[in-house]
Amino acid sequence: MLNIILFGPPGSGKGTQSERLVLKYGLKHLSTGDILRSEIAGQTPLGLEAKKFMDKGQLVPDEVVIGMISSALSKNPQAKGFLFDGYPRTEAQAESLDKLLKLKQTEIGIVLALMVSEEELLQRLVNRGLTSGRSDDNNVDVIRARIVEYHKKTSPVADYYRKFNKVFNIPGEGSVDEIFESLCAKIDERIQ
Ligand code: B4P
Repeated sequence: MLNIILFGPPGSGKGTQSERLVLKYGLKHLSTGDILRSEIAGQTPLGLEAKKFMDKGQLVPDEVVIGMISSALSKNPQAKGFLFDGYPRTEAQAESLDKLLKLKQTEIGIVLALMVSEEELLQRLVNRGLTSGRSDDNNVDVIRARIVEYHKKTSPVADYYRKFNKVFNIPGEGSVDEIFESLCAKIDERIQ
């Protein structure tokens, strides 16, 4: 089974590259951001609770997202592998993901970390906010809060996987095609 984590700060291109990677490698795409937004659109109790955090640029509590991923994994027993996009975002999420995958007798094969400067992140998210309708993209203070939250809680997740030699930094600036090629080259090297 091929299990990939696409890692990086908000606006680093995770969602953009994930769409292409799942097609090329036949993986099941699991984006906690997408799942949360669909819960918000459906006005479910989980979505309404999550929205309070997302609108402030904060991470949604671990117990909520861990439960979501656990149920997504059990709903896809036939998957050839998973692409985790925006998950895990805390060390507690990473440890729980490792346990869930172990139960399926598999593990994370590679963590690809997209490297993008802070000015570029801000610019991309402000631009996306002009058309996305996402409440967390249309306010610069909320975008900055997401980046702060990333440095505080999410970047330690890369250190967690570095202990297992699974992390590869990939330049995340340039054209979408160029970045996709760099990601594929690293995956292909790893799965040979
Ligand atoms: P996400 O949905 O994961 O959103 P994101 O971090 O903004 O990244 P996204 O994947 O959407 O953007 P991308 O970089 O592709 O999370 C949203 C919120 O949900 C979080 O803030 C948090 O509150 C909550 N959440 C989600 N998962 C959670 C978890 N596990 N635990 C707790 N809370 C969680 O794209 C950004 C823009 O850049 C796009 O407009 C794109 O077109 C553009 N772009 C991409 N590549 C480019 C390139 N090469 N050049 C120029 N522009 C590019």
